[in-house]
Amino acid sequence: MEQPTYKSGFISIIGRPNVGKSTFINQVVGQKIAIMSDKPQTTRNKIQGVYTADDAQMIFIDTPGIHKPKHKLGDFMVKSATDTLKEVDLILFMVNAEEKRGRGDEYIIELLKHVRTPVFLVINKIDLVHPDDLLAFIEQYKDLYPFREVVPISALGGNNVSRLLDTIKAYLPEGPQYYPADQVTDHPERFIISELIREKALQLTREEVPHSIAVVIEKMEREENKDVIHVMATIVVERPSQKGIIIGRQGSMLKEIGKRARADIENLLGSQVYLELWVKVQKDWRNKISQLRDFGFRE
Ligand code: GDP
Ligand code: MG
Ligand code: K
Repeated sequence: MEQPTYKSGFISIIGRPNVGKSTFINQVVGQKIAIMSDKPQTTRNKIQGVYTADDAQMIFIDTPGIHKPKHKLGDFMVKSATDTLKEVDLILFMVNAEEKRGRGDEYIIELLKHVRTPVFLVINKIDLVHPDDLLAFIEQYKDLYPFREVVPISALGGNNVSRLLDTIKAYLPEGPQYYPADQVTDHPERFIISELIREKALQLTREEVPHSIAVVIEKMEREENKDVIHVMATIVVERPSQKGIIIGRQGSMLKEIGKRARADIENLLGSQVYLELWVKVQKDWRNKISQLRDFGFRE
């Protein structure tokens, strides 16, 4: 008998906050996802979960920069988001069956119109609505975009989730098992976060601090039992005078940098963030290649 083909692919899950994206990933991966790893960052997208079966592997990724249309996003983030959507094999656009279509949904649909990747409309939280209301709900969306599939689920209860996985599999190309079966998540947006912090520091200090400052993400982990991500970062400068400027009078500058960076990081991660910032003087760090690697710079 012929060997069945192995299928694999990358799947972006997008949708407004609280529609149930994380719940869905947890349901699929079958365990609470712990943010992990001190691996160097090589891609800009966070792997939220990897589902490995005998005949398929699905890598679910987050799409930074797509959560909050009200927030003014940099070109970098919008471009990054659309680039990602072009590169993945499938997009799951998740909506909440209980909520009317909103500006956030329309913003996402606009982005979707710029990509050719197949898109499913995943209607989550069907446990909260009467089945008769589902058709009217779908009506709001069906003329806006040619969704390949419309799949109602309850991510929390697991209702219809296995059917969704089967449907996803049908759309995936033949491909390798990219990740070991026991790997469920990765955390590659450290680089973007360090850049966001660096950007705020430079904006607020204008000419006083050179562009050569670096930001090292020391730690990034989800606080136990909370939907808060703890980010600890160090701003590395070359001279004590620069350290003074970054910290500011009674810490006021550092506080402002933190406040602005945190808003962007929360937007990026779609989660609450507790940001802890430190400042360190380190002479000539630019000349030390090994340190550059530590700082997350890539060749
Ligand atoms: P995210 O912001 O899109 O990642 O949304 P979350 O996964 O954090 O879910 C937001 C809230 O919706 C949480 O309180 C979940 O428990 C709840 N939720 C998610 N999926 C379902 C579902 O299928 N049914 C119900 N009743 N609640 C759900
Ligand atoms: Mg979430
Ligand atoms: K979210």
